[in-house]
Amino acid sequence: MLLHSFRITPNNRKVEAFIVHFDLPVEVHQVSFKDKETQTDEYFELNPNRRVPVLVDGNFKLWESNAILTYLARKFPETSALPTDIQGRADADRWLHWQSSHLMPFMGAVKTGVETDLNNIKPWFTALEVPLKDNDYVLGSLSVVDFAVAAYLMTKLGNKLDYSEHPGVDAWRNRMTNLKGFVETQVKMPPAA
Ligand SMILES: N[C@@H](CCC(=O)N[C@@H](CS)C(=O)NCC(=O)O)C(=O)O
Repeated sequence: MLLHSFRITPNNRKVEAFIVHFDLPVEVHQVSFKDKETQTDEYFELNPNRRVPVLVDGNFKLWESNAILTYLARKFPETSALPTDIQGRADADRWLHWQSSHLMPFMGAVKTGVETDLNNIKPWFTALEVPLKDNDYVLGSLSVVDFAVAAYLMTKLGNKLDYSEHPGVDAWRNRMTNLKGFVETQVKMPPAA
């Protein structure tokens, strides 16, 4: 299996962290935007959206980072990273959709300047605090959801947010930051010249 990735961004790092954390047999290729690698005809065949990440498993090409996470969790059930019962699976899906339809748009709006008040993250943190106030991980045990959500809170912007009113989220974020998969996928920025 081969993952086309660009580690510096959370949608890519979440998948790389998952692969590294569980030592999965997936090769990782970092795409070069400088060389316009995603603009080639070959890349269009991998992902017609011309985005990363993309997982290639034989003839099967899969894009969308959360779909990749759940695919890997099912391909490697020894990870125990995705509930198999119908309600547990719905719980996982709920948080994966929450990440892509609420958390990610908030972060994107801050980046583009549409959102200027970082305190507006707090209602989302209040929701995330509900499972985390009594549990070490969002679904109770370590799952794809933790990788999908935590990757966003470890970005430059994620580091600037105020976690003081949400101690469960704060403790979980620290727990995730120290997880092998995230420790080993930290991108070291070159020192400013
Ligand atoms: N919803 C997609 C988002 C994919 C996406 O937007 N990837 C970005 C990096 S995080 C990308 O490839 N950007 C390059 C571009 O827009 O040309 C996912 O979760 O995989």
